[in-house]
Amino acid sequence: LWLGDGTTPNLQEVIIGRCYNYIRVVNPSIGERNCTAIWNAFREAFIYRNACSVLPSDYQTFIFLASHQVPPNKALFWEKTKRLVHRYSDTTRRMMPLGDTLIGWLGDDLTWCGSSSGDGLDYMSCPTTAECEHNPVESFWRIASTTYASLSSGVIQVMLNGSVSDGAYPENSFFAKFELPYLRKDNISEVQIWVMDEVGGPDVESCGTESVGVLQRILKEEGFNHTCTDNYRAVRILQCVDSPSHPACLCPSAASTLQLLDLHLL
Ligand code: NMN
Repeated sequence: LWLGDGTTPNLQEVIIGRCYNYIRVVNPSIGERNCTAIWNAFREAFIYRNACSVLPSDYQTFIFLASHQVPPNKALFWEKTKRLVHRYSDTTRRMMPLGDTLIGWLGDDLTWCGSSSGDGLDYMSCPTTAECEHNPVESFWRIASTTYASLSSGVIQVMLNGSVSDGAYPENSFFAKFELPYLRKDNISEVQIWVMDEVGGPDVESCGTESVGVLQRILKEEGFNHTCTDNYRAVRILQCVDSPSHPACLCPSAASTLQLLDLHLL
């Protein structure tokens, strides 16, 4: 028995349903796709197989069938800001993070792994990456991430979490290991880093310091133009929808007025 959740029930129906939802409703601009063929190529990577011997390359046919262009200036990479990223991206309307591409859309929040018996899927448990690296879900996201990075172009964004204590840019993250090294420098004009603190959360990391500084140095060494913005305002406004009267959510002039009132009247 593995430590991770077992295969999501009705995996086939979920994947095929998501596929039609994506190509017919979410983003028909990618053109006609064969959702049955996409499901078959996906399942071939792991069905009836040992849950610890699935490699990213086992998804090659699936990736070939499901990949599509990422529009220039729409790529959005992230670490520890998943919910905020997807609220901001607005299902491809504003940006197209991996989770808003067909490949990411199909796999998001699901679990799957093979079993030698039954219908070839293990519904009881699946290995975590700590238990074995070459598990079906980890290998899926590795090839999804490298493919997505290699298709990104123009101005690209990276949204990091400035309130976490274990590193806004951890060196063993998906972004560090499977995206940054696969960016095509010739196609990328600028990397914009946004370091977003949680509203009311601690300001642990900022542009120019600690792990964000490490990322900035790597980008410079690799020859990327980059900028870094703390609490990028458009995204901050979105965070503030849930706590509109928090001081961090007041416009700067109102905040300084409050500060004055505080100093002189209280
Ligand atoms: O899961 P972490 O390590 O935070 O990685 C996030 C990065 O890796 C993002 O830049 C994203 O492109 C990619 N990724 C996305 C998903 C997802 O959308 N569910 C899963 C794994 C990796």
